Amino acid sequence: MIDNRIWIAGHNGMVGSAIRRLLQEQGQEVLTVDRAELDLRDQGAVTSWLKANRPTSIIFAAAKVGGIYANDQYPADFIYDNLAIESNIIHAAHLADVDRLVFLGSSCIYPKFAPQPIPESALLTGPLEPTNEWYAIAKIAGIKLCQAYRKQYGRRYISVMPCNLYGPRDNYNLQTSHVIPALIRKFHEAKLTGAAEVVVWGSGSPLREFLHVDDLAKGIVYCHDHYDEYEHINCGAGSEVSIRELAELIKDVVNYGGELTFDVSKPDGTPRKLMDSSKVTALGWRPEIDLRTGLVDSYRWYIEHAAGNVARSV
Ligand code: GFB
Repeated sequence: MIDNRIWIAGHNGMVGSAIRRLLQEQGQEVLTVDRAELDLRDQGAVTSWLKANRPTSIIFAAAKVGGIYANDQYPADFIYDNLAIESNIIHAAHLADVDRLVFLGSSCIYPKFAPQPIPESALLTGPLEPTNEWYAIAKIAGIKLCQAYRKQYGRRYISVMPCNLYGPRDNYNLQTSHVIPALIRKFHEAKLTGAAEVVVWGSGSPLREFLHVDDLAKGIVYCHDHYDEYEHINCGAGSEVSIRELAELIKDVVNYGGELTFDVSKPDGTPRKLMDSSKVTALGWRPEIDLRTGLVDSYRWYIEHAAGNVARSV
């Protein structure tokens, strides 16, 4: 249980909505504000809103996010929006005397060739993966903001680093999505049209660690309740698959009978980013949803909520 004055920044996103579902199941009231009412990039508006609403806690799930292509194509949006949102919320939280904040980062903060599994101490020990360095730099700045307000003002602000995520309310736009929603959509549409093949970007060899967003939501609430240290904390699934294995699995879940082809003109991104999550598991959190079960759940959500809309927008 957290408390009943908790603001979920980014409550309509995949992560924020999972946290909202979890807290509401626990009987918590949550504070939310829609994008139309509050632009998180507007410093004055964020400061006024936080001073007027004064939550006791903030879960910071608001961010400009996207897959490998969007990160590479829109570097200015990814660095500017995220830096603005982070500095506005974290500074305004301090001004409004909010003492507890959980900031969410990403495993792409770590160097491209970090030791595997990646411990928290690998931060800032080497160059980043170029396709997402803009987003990564902004997320590193978010960690540093939390640390700075803790160091200077004693604020109990912490940072949690998730691995690659998927689940209900994912983004199914093929230009901006991550790999799991992209492949669910591609296989589903290929099944409907009877297409002979589905094109998977890159070589298929990169390894990725995928966590269902409902597991992450529990991890975030767990860290809110049980973790209060300067260093950020990893929160991952603890296992990895290659993109080829992932594509085969999604093909099976969707029940598509055609072939896979690999478009090597598209970037692979970082070769591997398995995090060492032993710190959070020692605290008592661990994931419960295996990848196949989570993919079945995601495909069901896609059919019920997104497939029709997506088909109309093609
Ligand atoms: O999920 P994804 O875009 O994120 O791509 P990253 C993961 C891998 O899947 C890459 C391959 O090797 C892609 O080339 N892939 C294969 C595809 N087919 C597809 C497809 O149809 N769509 C997409 N999107 N990928 C992002 C970062 O990196 O991960 C962000 O850019 C963030 O900053 C996020 O950290 C979690 O893992 O490569």
